[in-house]
Amino acid sequence: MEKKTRVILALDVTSREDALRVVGAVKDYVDAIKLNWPLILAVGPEIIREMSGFKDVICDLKIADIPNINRLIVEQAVSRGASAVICHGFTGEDSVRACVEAAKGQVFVVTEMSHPGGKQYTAPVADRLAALAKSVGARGIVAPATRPERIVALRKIIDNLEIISPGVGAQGGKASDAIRAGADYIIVGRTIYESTDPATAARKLVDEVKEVV
Ligand code: BMP
Repeated sequence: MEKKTRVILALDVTSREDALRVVGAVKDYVDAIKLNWPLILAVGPEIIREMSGFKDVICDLKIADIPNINRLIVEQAVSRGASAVICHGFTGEDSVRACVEAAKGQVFVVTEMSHPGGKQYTAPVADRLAALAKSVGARGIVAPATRPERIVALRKIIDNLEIISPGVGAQGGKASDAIRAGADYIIVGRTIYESTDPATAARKLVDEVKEVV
């Protein structure tokens, strides 16, 4: 995955036409495309391969099952061109390890989630989830741009693992705050794909990030 703009596009649109329109407009401003269930369910899993022709694809299936099923899910995503996957950590070490093995390390583990409800159940165990990501050899963690102070704290636990950080824009977080706190990349969806001018919206984020790196 490139580390040029430090922006990951969360492509949560629900048609192939919208996906191609948005990616066509912003591909020079993003380092990777994150695909989640809405687009994959709407269009079909072959969208993973199609989008991987533009940029590295992170498959955000929030994988959260027993090790055997986790492995099967990751194999399906990787065989369609995913460069990395996102899994939950609360399923335990064996389940996360199954993802890491199947994705050859290219796994990001969700820690504290960015939305208000993320404080309820994920926040109290986020430090342990980050430590788990580190101990099983994951590539990195997902940590909230809505709470930059948590990025700072989680960074201390994972050392040099990568942090990808959602919650910028529509959820209230600021790109520059997240990067300054220690995120390697910001993840941005609605602020870009709901804009009437996605390219300008993405370029503004890139400029904001550049000012702090
Ligand atoms: P948006 O910028 O539109 O709020 O989208 C955020 C994206 O990041 C969504 O794809 C969502 O699934 C993801 N995400 C999140 O918002 N918070 C988390 O804690 C973890 C996520 O993966």
